[in-house]
Amino acid sequence: MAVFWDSPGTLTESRTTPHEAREFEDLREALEGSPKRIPSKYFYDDRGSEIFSRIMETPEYYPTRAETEILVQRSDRLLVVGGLSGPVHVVELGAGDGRKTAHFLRAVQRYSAHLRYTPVDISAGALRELSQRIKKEFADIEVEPRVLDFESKLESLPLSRSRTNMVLLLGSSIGNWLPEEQSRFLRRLRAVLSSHDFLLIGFDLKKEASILIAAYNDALGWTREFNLNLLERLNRDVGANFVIDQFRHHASYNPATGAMESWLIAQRALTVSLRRLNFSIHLKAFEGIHVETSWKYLPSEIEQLAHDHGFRCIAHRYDRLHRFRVDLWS
Ligand code: AVI
Repeated sequence: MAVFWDSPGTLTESRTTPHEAREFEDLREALEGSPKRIPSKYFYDDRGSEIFSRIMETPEYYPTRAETEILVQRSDRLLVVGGLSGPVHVVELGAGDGRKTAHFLRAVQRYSAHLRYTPVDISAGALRELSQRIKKEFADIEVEPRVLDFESKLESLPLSRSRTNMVLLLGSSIGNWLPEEQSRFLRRLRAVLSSHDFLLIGFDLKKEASILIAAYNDALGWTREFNLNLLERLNRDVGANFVIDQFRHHASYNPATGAMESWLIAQRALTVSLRRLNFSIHLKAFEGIHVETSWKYLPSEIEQLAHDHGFRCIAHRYDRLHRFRVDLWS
C-alpha cells in the first residue's frame, strides 16, 4: 500500500503506484547474493511496526527502557548544555510509535514556547497513531507528520529555515546500517543541517554477549515473529510463496564485527518464487537469509563517528546501568 500526503494533518492511501513497483527493486540482488539477504527496511510495514512495539515491551529488550530512562532524566541537561532556545523544529527520523519522544518533547517545551514536531516514517499506520497521540497529549505543539523513506530521501527532509532544527535518530537505529551506510547517512545529514542545528542520536553500547543475545531472543517470541513477518510481507506484497514454518529465527553476536546478527534459516532445501518480481531463489537445507545487523558501540567509537563526519559532540548521557547512550551533536 503506497501512502501520500494530500494536506498537512491528513494521510491518504492508494493501491498501486510506480513508486511501489520500484520499492522492491533491491530485493533481487539481495536475495541472489551470498549470503542471501532481505534489506532491513522491509521490516517496517504496518504489521512489522506493530510487532516492533511489542518487542520494546519485552523484559529482554533493554534498549528502549534504557534510552527512555535517559530521555526522562537527562533531556533537560542535554538541552541546557546545547544552549537550546527560540523556536525549535524537532524532526524525528523513523519515529515508529514515538513513545519515548514525548518525554523529550516535554523537556524541549520548557526551553522553547514554539515547538513544531515532524515525525518521519515509512509506516503510515504508525505515523497516524503517533500524530493523534501527540496532538492529544500536547495541545500547543504543531504536529506535521511526513511519510518518507528518509534513508533514500534525506535531502527532502522538511527542515525549517527560521527555527533551530533538532533531528532525532533514536533507538540505536543507526546500528541497523552497514558502516558505509552509516557514513553516507551522517555525511548527507551534515550537508543538509546548518551549523546551529542539532542531532540527538541514540547508541546501544557493546556489552556482555549473553545480554545482547537475550534481547534478540525474547521468550514471548516477538522477535521471531518480527523476522518471520518479513516473509509474510513478501508473500503478500510481491506474490512470494515462502512457507513460514519452514524457517527458524536465529540471532547471535559476532565479536569480530561487534554486531548482533539475525537470520532466518531454512529447515530444508527450498525453492521460493517471487512471482511479481519474476524470479525464484533456491535455498539449501539449513541455509540462512540474513535479515538484520544491529551494530553495538564503544564510547570511543561513537566519538570517532561524530568526528569523522564533521559533527561536534556537545553532550552525552548514559543510563544508570551504562547499557545505552544518547548524544547531542551539532
Ligand atoms: C530498530 N532497531 C534499532 C532494532 C534493533 O535493536 O536493531 C530493531 C530490532 N530488531 C530486533 N529487535 C529489535
